[in-house]
Amino acid sequence: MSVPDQQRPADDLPSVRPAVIPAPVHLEPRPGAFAVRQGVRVVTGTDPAAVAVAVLVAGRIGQVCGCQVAIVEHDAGGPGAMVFELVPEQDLDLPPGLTAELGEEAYRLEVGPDRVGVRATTAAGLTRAAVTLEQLAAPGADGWELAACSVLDHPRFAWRGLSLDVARHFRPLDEVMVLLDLMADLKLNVLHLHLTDDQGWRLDLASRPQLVARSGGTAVGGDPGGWYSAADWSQLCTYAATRQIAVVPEVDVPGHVNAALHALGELCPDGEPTAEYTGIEVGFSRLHAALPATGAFLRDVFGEVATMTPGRWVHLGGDEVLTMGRAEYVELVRAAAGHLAAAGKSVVAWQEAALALPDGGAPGSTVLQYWDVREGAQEVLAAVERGARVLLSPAGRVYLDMKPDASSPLGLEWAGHVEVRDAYDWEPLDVLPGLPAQAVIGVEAALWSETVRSLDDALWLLLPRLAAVAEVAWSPAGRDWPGFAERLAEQPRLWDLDGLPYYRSPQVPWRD
Ligand code: TNX
Repeated sequence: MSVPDQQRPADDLPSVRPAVIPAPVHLEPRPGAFAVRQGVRVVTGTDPAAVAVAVLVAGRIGQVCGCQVAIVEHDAGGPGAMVFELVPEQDLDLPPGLTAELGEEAYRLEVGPDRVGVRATTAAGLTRAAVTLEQLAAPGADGWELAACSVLDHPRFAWRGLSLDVARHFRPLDEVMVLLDLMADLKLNVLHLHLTDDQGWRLDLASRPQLVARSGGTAVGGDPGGWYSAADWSQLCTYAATRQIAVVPEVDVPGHVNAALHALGELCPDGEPTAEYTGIEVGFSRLHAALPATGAFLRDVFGEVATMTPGRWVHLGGDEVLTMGRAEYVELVRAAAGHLAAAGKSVVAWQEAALALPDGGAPGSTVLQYWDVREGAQEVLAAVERGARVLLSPAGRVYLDMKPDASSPLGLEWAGHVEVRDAYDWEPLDVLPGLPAQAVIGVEAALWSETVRSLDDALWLLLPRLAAVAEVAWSPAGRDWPGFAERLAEQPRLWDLDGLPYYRSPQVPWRD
């Protein structure tokens, strides 16, 4: 939508307004704009949840628009008020049939020349609305303004994730926080951390201090490692929760375990720790069900990780175990899942675990992450019959560690090149034929880190493709590639402000 305006220099004028990503369910532009200037304030009421959101909103709008935004509990609502309200569900007038899970993140937003009104039933809804507001900001003739509009919005899928591999290359806490901010800006709500693999162990556990002591410092290619202490972990979960993002830790078993075997000789048949591994092959390492230490390891590790995790879900891995018979695989996966269930957690696992899971439990309490469309579809569909739900991560669409094109300096290529349009132009319900819509819990992008050696590397692979995946996960079915590309072209303003590097895909009509 272009807004001609004779009074402003043309290059000041954003030609696409509003450029909201992911696209809201319903957005109706209105005439005028809300000026963000001296006297602007967020009105929160006294609910601590709303106050917490207001603190983030005021800071962010203030940063984007370069202006102080005050926070007040109550206010007569004169010009310049941005009123955030928690309301009962019936006041939101949501579409009929919307599940409670999705309704929690729904919001209504009215931006007029004098007032911004935001309503939601939970702090999560207010948080999602805040991001929309931030994306409405654009420079106007007399300073920054928010394009006037009326929005009703809610997610399509409950689980909108990013899986981050901190095992092949470690990312310290402050860098993960940058990624959490980026996720929040795209209305993503699950950070899945792949904490253990052949090359490193990244979470300190009181029950097995040797894990990080011996395997925390290693990484692919001999690069520096690192790990999260219990205090780091708690801080990370809190930072995420403030942005309404759940953290799902993954301890990958029964394969991808060389870091554990290197730290704990008792997990190896000859009692000798394995050598450290800094290559990028997969599938060679394994636990041994027959060793007594294995059962104790699974019990202690999954018990402790469950206790440390505030959220509902813990991921047990289960992928690419190429050197183990089926019976032993099933035994080990079920043991890990049992410890999680006993600790009150629900299980997430890669699709390979479909032959072992779900193993009892309430319907819907096991999630299988579907990544490899080349095999395993029947096993996943059978697990769905037994009550599993499916998280869609088709590698050819959402593995953002794939190179965007052949000239890319970073990334792998085994699932092909994933350009922005590949990450955008696909329909989740078509990924696994025969999968019922209600069994799909959501969509998750993945950033494996074999080639990712810095935060900037990670961001360059994530942007802009993570925005594409976020729209697939949040916005209603039916893609509009030209419209999306236009809106995407507006985003570098925010990314530049935050100092985030991005891939300048030739598919996107960038502004400069
Ligand atoms: C496959 S996807 C893996 C990872 C690799 C990734 C590289 C999955 C469950 N396993 O171990 O890092 O490919 O793209």
